[in-house]
Amino acid sequence: MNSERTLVLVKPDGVRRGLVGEVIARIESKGYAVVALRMLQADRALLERHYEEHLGKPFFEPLVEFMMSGPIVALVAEGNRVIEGFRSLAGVTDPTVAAPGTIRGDLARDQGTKVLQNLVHGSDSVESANREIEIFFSGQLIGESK
Ligand code: IDP
Ligand code: MG
Repeated sequence: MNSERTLVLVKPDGVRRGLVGEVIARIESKGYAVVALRMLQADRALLERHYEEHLGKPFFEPLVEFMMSGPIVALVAEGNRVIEGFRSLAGVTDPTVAAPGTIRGDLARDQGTKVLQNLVHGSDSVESANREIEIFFSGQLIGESK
């Protein structure tokens, strides 16, 4: 079985708006398994690691500030092609143009802020998923020998 894992975050806007259950329901309804789950208040060091590819971009500082603005939920979802599958469920980055039917398209919009508030994060490759899961769930996954 070549099952994959991906890291999903419900960002502070999603937690504030009470959409944690909605996001998890969409993941589970699609048929993926939630195999790890935690709520946390992210700090700058963790976010600078998580978003290292965006360091130096104009939205980097607003992104870090936004992600520290309240609790987030981190989860690991599992299933064949879940990385691609969750990105499809989430919709494109800009919620204004994310397709209806997607999490971002149905539930988020431009708030006029410096960083796009788009409810969720999903890993974009196997390498990113492994790196991000390690950041949020170091040695904590069931079945993980570490
Ligand atoms: P993704 O979350 O769809 O993978 P990334 O390009 O990895 O998008 O960007 C990370 C996050 O940074 C986005 O989810 C969004 O919150 C924010 N962001 C990305 N590009 C822009 C931009 O051009 N303006 C404002 N915020 C952005
Ligand atoms: Mg990304």
